[in-house]
Amino acid sequence: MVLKVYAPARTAGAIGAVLMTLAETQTPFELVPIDMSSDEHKTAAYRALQPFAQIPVIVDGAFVLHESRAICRYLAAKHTPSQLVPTDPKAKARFEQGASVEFAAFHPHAYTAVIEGLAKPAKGKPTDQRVYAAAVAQLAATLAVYERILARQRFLGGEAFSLVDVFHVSFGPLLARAGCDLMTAAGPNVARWWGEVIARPSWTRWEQGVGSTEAY
Ligand SMILES: N[C@@H](CCC(=O)N[C@@H](CS)C(=O)NCC(=O)O)C(=O)O
Repeated sequence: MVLKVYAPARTAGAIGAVLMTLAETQTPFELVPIDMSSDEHKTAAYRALQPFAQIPVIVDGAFVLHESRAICRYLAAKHTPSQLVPTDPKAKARFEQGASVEFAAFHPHAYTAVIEGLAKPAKGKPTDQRVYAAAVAQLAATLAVYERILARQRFLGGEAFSLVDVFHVSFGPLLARAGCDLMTAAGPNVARWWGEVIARPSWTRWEQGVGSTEAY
């Protein structure tokens, strides 16, 4: 039975990392489109799969899993354990270090900047400029550290491309549209790294959206 992905047929937001991992692991899937504009993700049927009423969810046979990072780790473990998550203890520790930094020091600020600078205006709501400015400043501080890390290693989880890099494609690509193009402006090493990540075919293949079924 083909794996099902419950999400809107577009790349924006937490589905981004899942889509990139599906392509990196060459996992065929069927998209079950969720219409967030009509709050389909808040229905009882959807909450039965995702109790926090958020996108995305996967259903693999009888196995239901939410949380984009957990989904990516599951797909990587199932299909390519040695490529997207290192297995050597020290390389794995470096990977976990990068994954923790993404979750604690990148995502919260990128998410807030995107909500305030892009999602709210798109819904006709005013941006809270104080919240937006604070998020952008904190994101800039994180990316200043990334700039130093990426001066000595090719990717954020180490020398090899990994899920740590993948996790950034959920909200990183939305920052320019939210009015803060920090992924290219933060410094030459961040720009070099980010350019390499978003040029991968596993990301560019979703530029035109997601089909109802995907094979490779
Ligand atoms: N921790 C969740 C967060 C997912 C998330 O932020 N989903 C957003 C879309 S990008 C969502 O469902 N927003 C609607 C809502 O919270 O009502 C994950 O990583 O899967």
